[in-house]
Amino acid sequence: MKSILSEASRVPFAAQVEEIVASTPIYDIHTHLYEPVFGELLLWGIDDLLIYHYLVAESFRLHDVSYDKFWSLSKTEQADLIWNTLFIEHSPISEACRGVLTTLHALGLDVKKRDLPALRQWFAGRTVEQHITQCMELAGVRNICMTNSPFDDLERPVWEKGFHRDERFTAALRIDPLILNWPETAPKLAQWGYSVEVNPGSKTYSEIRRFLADWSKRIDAKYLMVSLPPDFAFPANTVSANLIEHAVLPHCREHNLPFALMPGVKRAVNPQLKLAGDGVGLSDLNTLQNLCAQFPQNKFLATVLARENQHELCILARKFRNLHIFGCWWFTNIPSLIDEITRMRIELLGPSFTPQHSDARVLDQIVYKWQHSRRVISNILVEKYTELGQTGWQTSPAEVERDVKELFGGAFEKFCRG
Ligand code: FIX
Ligand code: ZN
Repeated sequence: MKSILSEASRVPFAAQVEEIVASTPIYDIHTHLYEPVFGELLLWGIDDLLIYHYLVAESFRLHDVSYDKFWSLSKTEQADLIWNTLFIEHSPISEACRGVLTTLHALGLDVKKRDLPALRQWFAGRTVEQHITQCMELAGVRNICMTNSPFDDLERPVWEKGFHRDERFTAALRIDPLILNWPETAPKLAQWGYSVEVNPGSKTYSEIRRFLADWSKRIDAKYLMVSLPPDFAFPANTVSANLIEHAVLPHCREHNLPFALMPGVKRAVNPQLKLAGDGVGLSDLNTLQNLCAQFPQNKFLATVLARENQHELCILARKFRNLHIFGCWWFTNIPSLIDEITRMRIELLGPSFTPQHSDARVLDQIVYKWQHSRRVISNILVEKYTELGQTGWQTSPAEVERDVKELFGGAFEKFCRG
């Protein structure tokens, strides 16, 4: 079938859209990266790229090293094993493997040599500062939002000591242990000077709010955040639901902070794989619907892990302006699903959402995660503007720029401010 627009009339505008999508700076709103002051918590370089938990999981399907043996290996030995298994003995065609190569290529390294020692040597000659600047430039990322946990014994002391903030990085207050494991978390808060009890009552809720206020202020949190198992329910007569209702949501209202929910993760489906052992399950999004409906004065950010939940999530966002959906999270961060999910969101929500976050755990990953996603988003936008053109509507480059800025962080920032 002949296309409605001839190639000649389509290409110049398509090229302009591509150029705008490729060059618009991004606010990466959820990562596991850290400002340089956190030292070793900020992972970067070839070995950390290779032992990313996505690759660890994939490698166990193709080598026969036991779990115990694998975890007893040094970082370099694990990286060697993964390199040999996933890149040398098989072709690196999975998304996570391709990502390593996209990143190395963008950094100017010759991947076809398959020379791991040479790659290590190149990284050894770099400083972290130099690397942050280059990776952010290559990824076109203007700001990186960290995931910050007061419950992390390595991270907490750095915040407590205080430091001069790096303006490229923003913070998000992660509170999984508080919501999902209160019996073990309560004694910690008590130890830190908050007068809380394992069976929460009004005094405990107000002390938790004091704790949340102290930490939101200390880290200048842009939002609070929790990941949830698929069967998480609200309302419910559970400690978790009560903590959300009586401590977290009032705190968020008082400080005008969104609460980010990430439902769908089944933690430790295979504990032997450690960080790589989490799985996915279908969530009951009535939970999110109930929260949005019952607390219109609260703002909710959400991303869901199951592909089968994505359509329902879009419809919820159409119903509730206090819900902002974001990212293709983790197992959905593969080109085929980014394409499907982003198309669906654009078709149902226009530009009022944030299509992607990197979830990078290793600094260098922002390069591939954003290059790959930009390409998919770009193709979808070209198609959508072309379809508009078929109605006689003309979209100017300035209008495309405006839309892409919204998608790449502008809409998120407005939602946070609102
Ligand atoms: O809970 C989360 O924030 C998840 O993104 C991580 O825990 C997960 O391990 C991950 O790295 C996914 O990309
Ligand atoms: Zn994450």
